[in-house]
Amino acid sequence: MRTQVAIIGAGPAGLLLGQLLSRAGIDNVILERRSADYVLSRIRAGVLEQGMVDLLHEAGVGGRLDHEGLVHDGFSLAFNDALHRLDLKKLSGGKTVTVYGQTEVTRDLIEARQALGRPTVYEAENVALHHFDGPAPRVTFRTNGQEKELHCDFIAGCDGYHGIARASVPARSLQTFERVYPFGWLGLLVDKPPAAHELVYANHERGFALCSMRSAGRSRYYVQVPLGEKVEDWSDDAFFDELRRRLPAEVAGAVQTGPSLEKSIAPLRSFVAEPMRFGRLFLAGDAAHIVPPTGAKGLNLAASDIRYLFDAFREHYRDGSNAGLDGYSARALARVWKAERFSWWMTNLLHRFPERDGFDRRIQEAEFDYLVHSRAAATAVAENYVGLPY
Ligand code: RFL
Ligand code: PHB
Repeated sequence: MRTQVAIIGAGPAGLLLGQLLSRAGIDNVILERRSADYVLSRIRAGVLEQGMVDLLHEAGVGGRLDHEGLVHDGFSLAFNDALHRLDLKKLSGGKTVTVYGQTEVTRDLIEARQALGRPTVYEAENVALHHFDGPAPRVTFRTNGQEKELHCDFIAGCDGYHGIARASVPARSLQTFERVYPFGWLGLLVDKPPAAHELVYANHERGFALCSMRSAGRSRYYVQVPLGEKVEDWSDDAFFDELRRRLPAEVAGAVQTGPSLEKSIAPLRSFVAEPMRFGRLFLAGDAAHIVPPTGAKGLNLAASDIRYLFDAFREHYRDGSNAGLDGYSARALARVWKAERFSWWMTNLLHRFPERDGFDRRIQEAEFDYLVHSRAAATAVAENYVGLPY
């Protein structure tokens, strides 16, 4: 088998790159370890920046998003019983975010790829990358009990944090930066209308809580839990009781409970691997970096990486220039680090840290008070939340 770009991973990063390349006439094959159903069952992000919405349109998958996505002009921050709305649109000069589930983005991309008849190998086992430091890379894998070999010009490592692409790079060529937070998020999905029509991020003495949504009839809630907590130990009732305790009374009173459609715990981590290119291997999305979900940036960063990487491949194949490929890592990392900073800052503002004391709590309160009263401070948050320019 031979292709121009071998893409490892059929998450949002890999699927979006594949779709953009296919529409530009650049041949590509996607290799995915899991089944399509498994990929579609992962409940993750929900908030899209305008830059990502625009890119999905460019990829030809903006139709259902336009129809079903919820455009949000703002969100609220709660500190104990105080609730403060940030008017994103006013503060950012007219920008907004769109609430549309990652599962829906993935579904749209999978269907678009099927319609174009482009190949995706699901349940590909033992994917291994070879010779990407030279002119003729190849990828080997196993499918339906047969060993296969894919020759290509380039490899795009879009296989997430636990993938094989970053792990294939010799450790001496890689520099990594990491923060592990001493807590996780317990998330619950329920078919009930959301407690508020915009997102509410709450800092409470008992810990962080978030009210989010997927649609007018489906809510997504999160509470901060200590590391080591087990999802089996949380009944739906216990979850909703804890959620309501952490929200201002007016929001808590509006939470509608019901049986969970999904409940899971995600640990929080900040991580960056540098550089994002090794010879003919390019990393994109969670394969290269992780942010804690507090700033809603992970999926959006995957999209901005793909914007840069797609532009670089197009320049290579259409114009015969390698400038974009040579500049990809530096360009992507400049935006990645700003999102890392913002996500780390939001995480610090909103969570209870077990080892911290009254001083840190007062600093959080002062920061909140500053945001409430300073347009400059609120503007900085809004500018980052809606997404820095590509
Ligand atoms: P993914 O989605 O992890 O996809 C990688 C794919 O690669 C496959 N794979 C392999 N395939 C072949 N061979 C191998 N050896 C392979 N190893 C792995 C995997 O099966 C998978 O299909 O990475 P990608 O595409 O880079 O996308 C990144 C996003 O998924 C992630 O950043 C976001 O979900 C993060 N995130 C959020 N981001 C936002 O922008 N806004 C949000 O509101 C938001 N909320 C969240 C989140 C992540 C969460 N969790 C669970 C981590 C909320 C949560 C709870
Ligand atoms: C979500 O809806 O899953 C969500 C929203 C905002 C975040 C994180 C997750 O910051």
